[in-house]
Amino acid sequence: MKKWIVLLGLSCLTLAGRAQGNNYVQNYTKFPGLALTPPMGWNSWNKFACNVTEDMIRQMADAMVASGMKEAGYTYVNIDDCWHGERDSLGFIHPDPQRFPSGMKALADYVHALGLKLGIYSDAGSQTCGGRPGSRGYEFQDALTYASWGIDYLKYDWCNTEGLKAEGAYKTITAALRKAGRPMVLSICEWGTDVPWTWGQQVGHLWRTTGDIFNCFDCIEDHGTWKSWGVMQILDKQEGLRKYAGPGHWNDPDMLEIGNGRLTPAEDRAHFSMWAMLSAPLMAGNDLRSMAPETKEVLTNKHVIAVNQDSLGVQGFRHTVKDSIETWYKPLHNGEWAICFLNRSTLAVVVHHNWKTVVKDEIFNYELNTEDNTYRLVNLWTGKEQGTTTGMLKYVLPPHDVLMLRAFPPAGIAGRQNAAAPRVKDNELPADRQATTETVKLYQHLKTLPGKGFLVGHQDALAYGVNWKYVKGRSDVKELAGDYPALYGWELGNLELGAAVNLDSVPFDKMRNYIREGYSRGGVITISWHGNNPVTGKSAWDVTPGTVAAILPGGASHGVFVQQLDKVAAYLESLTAKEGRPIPVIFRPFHELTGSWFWWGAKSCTAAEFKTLFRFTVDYLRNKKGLHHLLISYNTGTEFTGRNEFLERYPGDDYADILSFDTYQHNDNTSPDTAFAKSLSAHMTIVEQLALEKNKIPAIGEMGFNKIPYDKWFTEIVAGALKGRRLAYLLFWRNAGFKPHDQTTEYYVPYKGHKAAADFNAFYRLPETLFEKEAAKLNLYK
Ligand code: BMA
Repeated sequence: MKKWIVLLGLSCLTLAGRAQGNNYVQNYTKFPGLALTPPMGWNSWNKFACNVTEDMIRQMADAMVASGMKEAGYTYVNIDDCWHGERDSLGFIHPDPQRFPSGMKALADYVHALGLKLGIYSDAGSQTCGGRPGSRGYEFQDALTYASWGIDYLKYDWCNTEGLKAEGAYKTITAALRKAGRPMVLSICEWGTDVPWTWGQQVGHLWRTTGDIFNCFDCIEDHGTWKSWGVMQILDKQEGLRKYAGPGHWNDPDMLEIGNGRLTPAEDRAHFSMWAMLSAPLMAGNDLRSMAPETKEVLTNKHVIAVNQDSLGVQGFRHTVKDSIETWYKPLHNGEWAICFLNRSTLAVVVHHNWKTVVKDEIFNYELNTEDNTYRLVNLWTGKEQGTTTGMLKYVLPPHDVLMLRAFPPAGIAGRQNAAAPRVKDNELPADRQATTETVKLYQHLKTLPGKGFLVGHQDALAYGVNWKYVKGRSDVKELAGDYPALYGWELGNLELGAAVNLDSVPFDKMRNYIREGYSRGGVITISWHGNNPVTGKSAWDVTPGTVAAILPGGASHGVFVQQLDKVAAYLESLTAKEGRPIPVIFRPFHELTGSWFWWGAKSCTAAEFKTLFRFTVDYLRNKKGLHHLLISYNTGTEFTGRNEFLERYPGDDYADILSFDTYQHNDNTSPDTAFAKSLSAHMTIVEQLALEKNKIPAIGEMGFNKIPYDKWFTEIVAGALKGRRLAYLLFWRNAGFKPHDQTTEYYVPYKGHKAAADFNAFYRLPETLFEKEAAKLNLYK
């Protein structure tokens, strides 16, 4: 709020407590933002088993480029088992000096110089499946070593793990990778025994669903104590698993056997098509240096790869089985579909398919209606048009072969997300279409509140109050009302500098615990950021013009700002509940943007610069950092007098879920201030109307009357002006109490014995005000 401009501008920042971070805090969740489509690459095992050398891996990387595989999308060059040498006396693992004489770092540099990425292999047990040193007990050391080598992908196997629990073991390696700090894809290779699809989503980027693949189309290879499986056997084992897969978390039916000499060209095609339909990782397992042209044609078929890599990330499903013909469907973006007919018999079969049908994806709620709509068809193996979805399809399908089609909807349906509405309609989703389930639920609940009631919040409620600090369970609101606020506001300022304590002296570690506490009781979290000026290094209240321009992409201080955002992202990401589930957060960066007291304020940057800054920030957190637990609040001051002024700096509907403003009564009136009530009402009218039109959530980001000189302020002024108004929440600002650094006193909720205490109690009892007990009953995350 603006009253503090001058005072805070003069006060200096306390950086004494700069954070090192707590070394004992572990993060058991995978690196975000990786494998948003199924990973593509090559792995040594299927063809070379234990015969891996650095020369061979280099040649394979070269061949990946020369053969056109890289261009087709293959990126990872993955060394499987048996690269290992010994651990040294300090426990550090080294590659086999004969096979990898130049060391792994040199190999990674070589692979990276080709624009590719390097993967490696280890095992959760004492030894790998090939009898080499496993990572059990060395997880953190190994992760550091891999990171120092420049590894990008870790396949982590499950041999020799007697007595270990899979989920715990994989969480340990994830935590180790996170601590080592280099983003790596984690491939969970647990063979499906401990149902990794039920716990793997947060822990790794893909998980094996079955035992190993065997190089045959339709057979089982019995090894005595274990079996390996043909392509069709693996396919059958995917039943029921599609609901667990999606961007960043894939079912892995194992690596490809295409080009390894046992499958016929038709079988290679079928294998590749089905892996594409399954959204499976595409890891070639053949010798890329000496590929037959037919093999290359299969592995680099761009139409089939596009089905696998489709941005929707929805795994396909088997719809019908008739006369040895299986019909598979996979919804794609833009309302398109992949359709694949698979002939499982050893004889040619004539496929008869009646297009007069409606196919439903019951799990992800897509619908392909070829009964009422005519789709254009392209044959993905010939690349040619294959008619439309009118009448009957008649096609002679050779044994073990596929007819794979892509269906394009007619104009009108194309461009929409799909022919049928997805289960959650677009207008019920927050701006981040990939938001976590709980974030979506919170958003939907907040959408239903306006007009019925509003959550009442308090900034820093659990950390301190007037005359107290850090007392477990205490809150000034609770002391008056017998109930906690329903909304908890927290502040990030100084986090971007690496400080351990925020600008209002709340340690970030404590804040994280308070956030967990409030969330676990059913409360809602909102976070502001009075970030220091990234250009001058002074406070948020340093309005040096040109700051925003300088931190935008291409600006001289962009790098500094990105580093600051990295710190903010890391902290937001660390806000997890039990089991690593992210706690949904209402994030309101660059608030009071219409005012002129912050470096992002209206006098310090143009509207275009502000919008770019806002969008860049949201995109960076959402897409680069993979944070999907944020609802975004666009939050002005009270400078606007109409809708155009409110929207002048609005970044767009894709960048905001909440439309809000901050408002304070700035005087010492001990009697009703009708001017304040009037302006509150006028601002509310504008914001609630816009929220209705834009399908957003209206709210008050901050509000207060410092020291509450008028003792009926809550019921008469606030509740009076907000009667019948449509807002989802309001947040009272902080009860700082006496602030020694500027010798002022600041609090916005009364404390016990204050003359407005009884009125606050009456405010609590109003039917429209929702505090935590009532919020908890609403189950805002379910
Ligand atoms: C202001 C005041 C300051 C505080 C800042 C950021 O309104 O409360 O004391 O530092 O917000 O929270």
